[in-house]
Amino acid sequence: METLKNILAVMPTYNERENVKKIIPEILETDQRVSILVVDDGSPDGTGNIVNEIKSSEPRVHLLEREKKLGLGTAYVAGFKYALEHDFDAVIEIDADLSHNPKDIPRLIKRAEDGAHFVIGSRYVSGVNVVNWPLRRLLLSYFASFYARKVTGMPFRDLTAGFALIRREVLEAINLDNIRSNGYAFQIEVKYFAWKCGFRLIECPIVFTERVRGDSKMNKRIVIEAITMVWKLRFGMHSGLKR
Ligand SMILES: Nc1nc2c(ncn2[C@@H]2O[C@H](COP(=O)(O)OP(=O)(O)OP(=O)(O)O)[C@@H](O)[C@H]2O)c(=O)[nH]1
Ligand SMILES: [Mg+2]
Repeated sequence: METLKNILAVMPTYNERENVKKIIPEILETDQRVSILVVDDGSPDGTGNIVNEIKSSEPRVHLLEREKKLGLGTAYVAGFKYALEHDFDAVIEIDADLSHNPKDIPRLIKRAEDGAHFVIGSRYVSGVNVVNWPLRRLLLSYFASFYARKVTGMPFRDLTAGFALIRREVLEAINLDNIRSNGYAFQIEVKYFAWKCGFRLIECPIVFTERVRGDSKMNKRIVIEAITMVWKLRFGMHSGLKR
């Protein structure tokens, strides 16, 4: 499988001003081939202004500003389209809240170059690698993956993972305009379409740490969306495939 020459880390943000200052340099220093696209939804805390400042002295940082909070799923779709238009050979999905450690990026790249189309940064592939999550939250996440695995048949442990490396071929094969879900459901959906297309997905163990700064955007709607989405996927009521 081809080596990766230029990779775009797509990072959706909503009110992450303290976190972006810290995570952007950390991502850039992991590998020269990695650029960053921050997709900010008009964060009232001024996250966009901070990214603009960083961007002025760092050519590997890009910013897509949307007017209002339009959801995580559509932010990623916009980022994926940007990556295709600008000839990147892969994207990395990463949260801005430092739950995902940029130091794991070189391992994701290595696994892709060893022969994977889609590398899932997985919390549950070797035990449970989650730091500082309340038990309730951990159970919800663990159960969500179990449930999605049973309903969809995808043989992976962490189906709601939001840390991943996805090769360009996968993004080209998926009909990005058919992806509409927002929260965890988006993560399940993208993995499902990649898996259905016959791409090679693998899980690479990572440690997930609860955010220290800023507020969570998780809510009940996101959970309900995921519960119904997996059934739609299973019964083919929802197709994101081009072929
Ligand atoms: N652009 C954009 N980014 C979002 C939106 N919702 C969440 N995000 C970002 O997506 C990433 C993940 O969101 P989180 O709030 O951390 O969601 P979570 O990881 O499920 O929940 P916590 O870690 O408990 O906060 C963060 O970088 C958020 O800023 C949105 O509507 N638009
Ligand atoms: Mg988070």
